[in-house]
Amino acid sequence: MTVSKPSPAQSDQDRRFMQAAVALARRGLGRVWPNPSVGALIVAQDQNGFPILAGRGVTSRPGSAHAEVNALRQAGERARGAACYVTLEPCSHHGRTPPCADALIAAGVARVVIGCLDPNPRVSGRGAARLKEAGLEVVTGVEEAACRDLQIGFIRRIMEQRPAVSLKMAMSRDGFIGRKGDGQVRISGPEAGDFVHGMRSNHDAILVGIGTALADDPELTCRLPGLADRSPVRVVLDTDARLPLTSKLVSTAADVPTWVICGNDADRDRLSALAEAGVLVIKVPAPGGRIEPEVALKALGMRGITRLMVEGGASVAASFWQSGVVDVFMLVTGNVLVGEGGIPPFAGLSLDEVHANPNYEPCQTGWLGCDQIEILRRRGT
Ligand code: AOF
Ligand code: ZN
Repeated sequence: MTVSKPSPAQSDQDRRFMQAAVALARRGLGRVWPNPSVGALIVAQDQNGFPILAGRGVTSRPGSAHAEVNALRQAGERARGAACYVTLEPCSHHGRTPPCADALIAAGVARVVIGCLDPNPRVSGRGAARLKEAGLEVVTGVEEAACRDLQIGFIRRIMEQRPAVSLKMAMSRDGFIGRKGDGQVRISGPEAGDFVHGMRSNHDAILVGIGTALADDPELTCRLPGLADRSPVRVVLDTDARLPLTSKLVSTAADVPTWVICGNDADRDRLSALAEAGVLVIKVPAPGGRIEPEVALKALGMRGITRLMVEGGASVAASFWQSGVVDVFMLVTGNVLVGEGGIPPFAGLSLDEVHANPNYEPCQTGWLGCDQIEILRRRGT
């Protein structure tokens, strides 16, 4: 018989294994777009009935094995009669890989514990139904909030045709993100720098406005030791295609993907020069010279981006915040003073207004060396 409500002891164990699957899958964020990073564990029992971890898997790069298949491979024969904990409903469709539901059935798994259902209309409940029809016990909704949070980028791409958005800002102790006409001003220390680079590595793409690209000439790569190959796609919002061919972004476009989102009326010769340098040019409507965040996000969602990190400057941050698309807001307050000529973090919007927004709740505060970090998260994601 199929049981869908576990006993209290079992549900406690279920929650713990699901949390472990979520932690495992977090390692894959930023590397598997347009797919979700899913985590799967195969848990067997020893002769005394104690659980033993027989296999662990995370989604491989697009076109390769899904999480369940990787976990089953590791478990081998030990999968027979075992439980599978998986953060997203196993797929039931023949995509680039065969259905994971079938692989679990064929391996003789007895029980499947699912974090959240797959919003993909090709799956959406069919994976769970297929497992139940084959006589497996199926439990859904275990640690559902954590699994949704893990897979929010994929969920937004499928349900809203746009990526999830993290907005990051670094501000001085006196409340500025830089100084007018001064290029890059060092706001935060090395610990906060490592944190930001780590964040970059778990996003699919990172976006700045052309103002920041011109003022700072940033590289926007992940430069943490061992994670150099984890740099996200770099995106510049650049209505008039002003990004210089000599900028670091363009001159490294052959190594790290660089995309420029520009208005339909941008100069053709400039666009061909950028394309020739290896930049992907994406043209969108820009009425009044402005590219709306929703328009940029749709263009990125169409190209498979599930997790976007927005890094400024002030007007880009304000427009993303005001359009209500931000899922996570990360504020680093550095232990420096900018003083005269300081640029406020949001053009025409105050941080007090951000903090007063009832749709967001604080989820983390702490210190990164001498800098303070505060993370706000959209409620009920
Ligand atoms: C799973 N396990 O690890 C992932 C799933 O093109 P394909 O064949 O790779 O299929 C991609 C779809 O599979 C994706 O849109 C989503 O619905 C599901 N992702 N499913 O069972 C996994 N990554
Ligand atoms: Zn699958």
